[in-house]
Amino acid sequence: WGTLGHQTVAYIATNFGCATKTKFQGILGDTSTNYLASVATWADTYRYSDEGTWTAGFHFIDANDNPPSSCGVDYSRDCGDAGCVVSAIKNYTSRVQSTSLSDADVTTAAKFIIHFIGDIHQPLHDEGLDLGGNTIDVTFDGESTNLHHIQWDTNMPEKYVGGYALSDAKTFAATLTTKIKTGSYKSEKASWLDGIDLSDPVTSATSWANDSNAYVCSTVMPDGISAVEKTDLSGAYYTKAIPVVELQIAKAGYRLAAWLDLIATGET
Ligand code: DCM
Ligand code: DCM
Ligand code: DCM
Ligand code: ZN
Ligand code: ZN
Repeated sequence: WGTLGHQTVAYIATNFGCATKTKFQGILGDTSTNYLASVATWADTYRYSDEGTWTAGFHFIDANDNPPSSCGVDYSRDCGDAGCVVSAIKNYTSRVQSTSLSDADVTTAAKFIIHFIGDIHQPLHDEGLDLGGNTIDVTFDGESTNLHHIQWDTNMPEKYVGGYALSDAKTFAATLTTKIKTGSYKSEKASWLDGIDLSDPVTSATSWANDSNAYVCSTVMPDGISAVEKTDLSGAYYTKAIPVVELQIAKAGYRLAAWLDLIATGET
């Protein structure tokens, strides 16, 4: 996701976290209501800095599946020795709970978790084909772009919301929070936490990755690459994709709140 997606995920988590607030306001040294949103894009800034290039592979997992006929993430097949978003969630979940690391390292770990639980919910961050869609050229409202980087990360959410300021994220998060509490997601939200287990981050995060990756077959490229390549996706494609963008951002925020709460209460 771009700025808007990550900050919206963070604000949704802020609206649901219980034990999270005191614990993570302390770790992050910020008692404002923006304590999660303010750090939600730090991991992207870091990975593009010279000292942070080693973390670039932690933002995704390249499923070696075969969309659109067959989708699926397999941790042992797909993560790789250098690590992926699933192993990163495991590593930083362990580090944020450490009593021996420095305060600075615990803070860094928290910032990574807040970002990576967002990224794992973007379907193309759980897909290996064409580098997660980065080499599939498309246009959007006439602008040249690619299926991954702008299309799913930023263009579609920004067109829907109408901007990407912090205030846009806060408003979008309020809308999605209402959908989760009393609206169309109310009856399904409990199922979003099925199997969540702080003592088994790989199983928990792989199930989120699989959930997200399934949309590669159903929504991102249901008729294969040739049906999207070199076409403009701001019309019917966008209309079909937006409910999935909303759903995945809502799930990411709700699961982030649950994960941080488990960390805050030390429950395994
Ligand atoms: N950004 C975004 N969507 C855009 C343009 C920029 O999410 N359409 C993000 C990328 C950077 C930040 O906003 O993190 C500032 O972008 P820039 O200074 O490149 O405009
Ligand atoms: N870091 C981390 N996990 C690691 C290694 C480093 O969270 N396995 C964090 C600690 C530092 C930051 O990344 O705050 C940069 O690390 P370094 O200075 O070791 O490159
Ligand atoms: N990305 C991905 N899968 C890959 C490579 C990259 O999901 N195999 C993501 C990470 C960024 C975007 O695509 O969100 C662009 O990555 P980069 O800037 O590293 O090209
Ligand atoms: Zn991306
Ligand atoms: Zn990222």
